[in-house]
Amino acid sequence: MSQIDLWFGEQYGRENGRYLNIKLDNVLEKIVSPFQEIYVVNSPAFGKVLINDGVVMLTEADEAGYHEMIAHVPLCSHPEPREVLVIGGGDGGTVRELLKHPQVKRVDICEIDGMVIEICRKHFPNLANSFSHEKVHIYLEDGAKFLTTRKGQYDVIIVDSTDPIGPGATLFTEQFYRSISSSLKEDGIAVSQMESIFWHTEFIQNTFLYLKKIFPITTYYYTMVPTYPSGMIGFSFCSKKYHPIEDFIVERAEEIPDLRYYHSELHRAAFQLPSFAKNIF
Ligand code: SPD
Repeated sequence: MSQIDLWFGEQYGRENGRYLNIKLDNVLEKIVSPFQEIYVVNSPAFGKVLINDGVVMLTEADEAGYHEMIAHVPLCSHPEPREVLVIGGGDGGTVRELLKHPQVKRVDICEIDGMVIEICRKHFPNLANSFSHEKVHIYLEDGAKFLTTRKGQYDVIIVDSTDPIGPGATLFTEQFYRSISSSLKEDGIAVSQMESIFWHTEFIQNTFLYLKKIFPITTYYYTMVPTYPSGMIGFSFCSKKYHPIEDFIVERAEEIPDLRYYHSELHRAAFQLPSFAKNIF
């Protein structure tokens, strides 16, 4: 009997001669939404994997490194993070982490693709059950349009997006970050998925050129995610007032329950970049 080995590798980056492969066991579900092709697959090394338009969104094995860092770093840098908005994040992992902070009174999530939420409720309840919490309000809308209706409303905005290709590209423009700034309160913080310093150096550099024009405090921190291209991913930290190290609320970080990745020393360490990347920002 012949055996077929199934392997998946992301196309994005392949033209530059780099290609991460993940062995797959079986496809649990495939749907084509009005926005993208969504797969949930089993992999022997990483458990269930969510893949949107050929890009790994998360795996059960290493999602904590991403979701804990995108949520807790801004939440532990703001003294009163009451109103929080997540743009993207339809799997629920970021919302799950935000709800660990009792200071948070309301989480709005603006996800363009309701089918991502549906498929994650079914296959990733550990993440997507967070959507059932009474503090959470779901808006199935385009993030850029949504922001135009929300001025000066949020303490923290988190952009938990896919890569800056296809429909995700609008979430990486100067105009979008100007809208983010308008939707934040006067001491607000915005954190966004900002690719890999190893593979997307020029893209990050160009993005920070305009981020610096919009926000008084801008910096970059990173986390380790073995199944993302280059094994790591970074975040832009943009703030109108609070600095992620100088205003870090250590006691709050030490009270967060059920952590697999984030802790107070790592909060500080995540901003320490390798020599080659220090001058990018
Ligand atoms: N290159 C992968 C970028 C994906 C980042 N967002 C993932 C969504 C997880 N909530």
